[in-house]
Amino acid sequence: MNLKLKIETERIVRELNELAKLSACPDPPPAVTRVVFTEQDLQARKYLLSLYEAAGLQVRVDAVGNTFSRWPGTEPHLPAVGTGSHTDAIPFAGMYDGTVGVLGGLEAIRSLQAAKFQPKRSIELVMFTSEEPTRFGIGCTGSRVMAGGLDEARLQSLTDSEGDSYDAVRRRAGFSGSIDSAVIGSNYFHAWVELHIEQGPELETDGLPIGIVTAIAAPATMSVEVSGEGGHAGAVLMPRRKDALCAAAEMVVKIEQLANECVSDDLVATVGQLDVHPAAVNSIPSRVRFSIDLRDIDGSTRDDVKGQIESAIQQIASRRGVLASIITLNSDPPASASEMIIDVAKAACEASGLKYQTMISRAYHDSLFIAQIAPMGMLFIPCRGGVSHRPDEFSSPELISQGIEVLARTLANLSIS
Ligand code: HGY
Ligand code: MN
Ligand code: MN
Repeated sequence: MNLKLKIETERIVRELNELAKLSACPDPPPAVTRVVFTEQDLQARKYLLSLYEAAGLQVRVDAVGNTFSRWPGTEPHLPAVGTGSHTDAIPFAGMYDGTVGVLGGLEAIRSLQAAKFQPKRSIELVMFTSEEPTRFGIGCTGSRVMAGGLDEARLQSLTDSEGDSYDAVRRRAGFSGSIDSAVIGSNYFHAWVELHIEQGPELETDGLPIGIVTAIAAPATMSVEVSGEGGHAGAVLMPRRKDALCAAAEMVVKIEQLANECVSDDLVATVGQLDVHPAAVNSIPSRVRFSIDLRDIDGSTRDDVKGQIESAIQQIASRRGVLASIITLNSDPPASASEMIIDVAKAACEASGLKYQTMISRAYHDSLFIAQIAPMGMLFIPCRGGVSHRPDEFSSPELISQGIEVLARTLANLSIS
């Protein structure tokens, strides 16, 4: 199919910049903070709805805020071809993570409309309600619900730092309805393709504009609470202390050591959050909570290291006379991309005259869960220095447009199959 596509680069850059302004960051764009169900998230949803409606798409929003914008095909009863990503952003993030897949998916649809292409299968753009774990501790809540992986009871148990449950916050934000109604099952999408910045350095290092993802790494998240005795910083002599922070610090360094010693280069472990109580200069910490983010492209390797970390934490705790409790918030399998979609994406790159490489995704994405209910594919574009989850995250208008063109061709081909 010889499609003559024109990607409106200025429009997509303008829209990305408009979206970036909807942020809780005190710093101006491109630093972005946009946490699920906050004022900025709701403003972003409103802005995006205006764009979907301007493109003439049929819009629906589900019980947790996943937003579906559909371009009906000539055979609308057939399972659709899906694309999309997320627009929530961790604190002090950049403006391209996720947004390139939502606005890029919209631009891919608009470019096909402008080229007078007519899909047989409907093409549907999805904005997932939250991909980042910032507020409730686990990521991809929208796609997990769609894939049947999160039920009402679990959403009532997930709480934010104020102690508000996901379920209560979603309802306050205007998203109601049964969680069961948001489960879409495995006949909903014929195929799914997400466009995303790589969030790593490989494409830029190799001088390539497109990455075709073959697999997405398996994430696990744990929350650890260490309880000691606390006490007066002056009065309690060192031999009598049961210092929760010193115990936690030894655990954190041990986690890093176990990750470095692992034979798999793909194994990564991160302690990104650590809270100390009572956090007073002259009081021995009595309680520390910290997070562990653990991943590998191989689920069993990740689980081996997870077991090593859990026993190391308990050994350190008993030697130091403190208590440690470990809650596993999620421990997900990796996902493989569909060979059929990989082949269609390769053909789309060739039709666009763009070089590509196949690669794994070390970041997780909503596609990790959509892969449980549909054939999945992901397209990567380079980001400068491989930087992401930082305000200096950047991908050029040219690279974004090239990614959108390949996405448009891929979606078009899938929509006539
Ligand atoms: O953490 C991740 O891999 C994703 O960017 N939320
Ligand atoms: Mn992210
Ligand atoms: Mn992302």
